[in-house]
Amino acid sequence: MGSASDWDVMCPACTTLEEFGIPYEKRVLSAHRNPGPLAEYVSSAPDKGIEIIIAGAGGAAHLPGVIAALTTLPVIGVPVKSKALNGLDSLLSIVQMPSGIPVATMAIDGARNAALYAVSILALKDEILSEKLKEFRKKQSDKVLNTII
Ligand code: RP5
Repeated sequence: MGSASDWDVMCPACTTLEEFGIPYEKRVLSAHRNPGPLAEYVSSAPDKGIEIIIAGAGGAAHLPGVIAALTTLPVIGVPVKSKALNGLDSLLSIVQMPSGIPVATMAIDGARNAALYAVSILALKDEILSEKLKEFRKKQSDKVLNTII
């Protein structure tokens, strides 16, 4: 995430990955305040076994796009709701990537879906994870069907 102030929004990504037993690491690195360390972190990510990067940032939210420019790993962007513009600035900063450097952009504050999207990617080559994801979807579906109002 771009700032420690993004943590409340990004925390559900971590708890969701934990639900699925997926190891992760979390870092605060700003595209604007720490461009050098960010580049170092991203370039060393594959050597550490990192397969997907979820990047959350708000305002002039260049973090996911800059990360995508620095790696061929899949990058999932989470626009963090900003005080001034309610996250519309964050969303537009992340979603309109130029052709050739994609970022999978989630909804504003959509950190849980970012993790679930990462699970879907990882499940492509992991049968056990794929079954867990199907079970998760079934429980979610059943919950809706069993709702009594
Ligand atoms: C972005 O600026 C961060 O991702 C955060 O959402 C926003 C504000 O950062 P702080 O000023 O709270 O550190 O880089």
